[in-house]
Amino acid sequence: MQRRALITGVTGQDGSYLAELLVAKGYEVHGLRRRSSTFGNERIDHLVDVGDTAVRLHYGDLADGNGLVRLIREIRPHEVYNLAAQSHVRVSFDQPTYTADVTAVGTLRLLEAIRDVQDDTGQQIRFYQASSSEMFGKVVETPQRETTPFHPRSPYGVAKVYGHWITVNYRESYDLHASCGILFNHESPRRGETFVTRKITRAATRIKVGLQDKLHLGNLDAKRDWGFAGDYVEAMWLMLQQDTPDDYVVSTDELHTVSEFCEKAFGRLGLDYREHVVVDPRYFRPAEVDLLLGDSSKARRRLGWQPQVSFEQLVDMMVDADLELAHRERSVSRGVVGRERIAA
Ligand code: NAP
Ligand code: F7E
Repeated sequence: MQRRALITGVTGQDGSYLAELLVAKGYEVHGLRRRSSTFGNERIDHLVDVGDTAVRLHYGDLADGNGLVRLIREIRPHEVYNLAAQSHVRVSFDQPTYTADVTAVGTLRLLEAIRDVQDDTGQQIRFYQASSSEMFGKVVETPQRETTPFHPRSPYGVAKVYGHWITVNYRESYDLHASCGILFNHESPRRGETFVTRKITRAATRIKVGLQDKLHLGNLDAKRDWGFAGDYVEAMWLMLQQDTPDDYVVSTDELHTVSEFCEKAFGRLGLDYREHVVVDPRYFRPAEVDLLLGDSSKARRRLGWQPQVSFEQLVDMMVDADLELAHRERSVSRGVVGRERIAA
């Protein structure tokens, strides 16, 4: 029997890689998308409107619980992947209430919809929650594992802690097959342009082709465990194929600083980042997460998962893709040197 999956956040970075993976595995894939005044489907254009293997898109919003119930009743998915969120940490300080509503309570709305439909139909619906290493925040041990206590440092991190615990609570209370992937930072050429890695690769390549001169960044000393998004969606799928639901850290178990990322990205283009990067307090956060380093041994042991793309390969992949984009951008319009893109 063909399996049906519903992905919330299908238009985002991870949603697009997961949709590709599930289509390749023969799933009937449905995606929840928000209505906006523009299409916003760029990351999944190649998967929609392409006949039988198309991803079917449905309008919906994690803020609208009734719509979620209706949609799940209509699709009757075997698996639901909750990837939708206000996912930007810096923005969550500016929009804390909205972040709580979507990222925290949105998870509860979706779980309630699943519980209702599962109770009515008797069909099991497996659930994946996109938990985050941001929940560890001001870390109490390094590396961080599934048992490490949470100390979130942003409204986003706090919202993710709620989403995590409400998922665990529904698993324990209602016997839902619900699993949380505690994913450390993962990037790709499809990463949103205001996250630091993509901001760096976009700027470095625009500088290389003469479209920009400076890159304004915040804390260059922050340390992160950066992996490739394409590897991480495989772990999400593996979690839902297990007989028993559980929570797993997914990470590369390697640490790098923001300045190291700059050095590698600019270096690939024959540039010295110190000549272009300006530290700008506008990009400091009210409370910072200094270091995140995962211990993914449980996922490696139980799921048989391991990352395929190294840090160096990830940087090169992102720089190469953005260099092509910068060349296209330059040929479309002669940009103004020194102009910077709006970034958070
Ligand atoms: P992303 O690129 O920012 O994508 C977020 C998705 O959520 C987009 O499709 C967005 O739609 C959608 N969305 C936002 N608000 C919504 C709402 N109210 N209702 C319905 N959909 C909404 O994020 P990502 O990097 O793919 O991450 C996927 C998930 O993993 C997120 O939950 C994120 O918090 C979590 N996470 C990410 C990382 C990471 O390093 N990437 C690490 C740990 C956890 P639009 O396209 O319309 O904006
Ligand atoms: O920042 C520093 C910044 O915004 C990484 C999300 O996917 O991963 C992501 O959250 C670090 C921070 O990611 C700039 O202060 C310096 O220390 O790329 P980021 P994040 O905050 O780690 C987690 C796991 C998630 O779950 C989130 O959804 O880089 N940094 N200068 C900067 N960051 C940004 N954005 N912009 C700067 O100019």
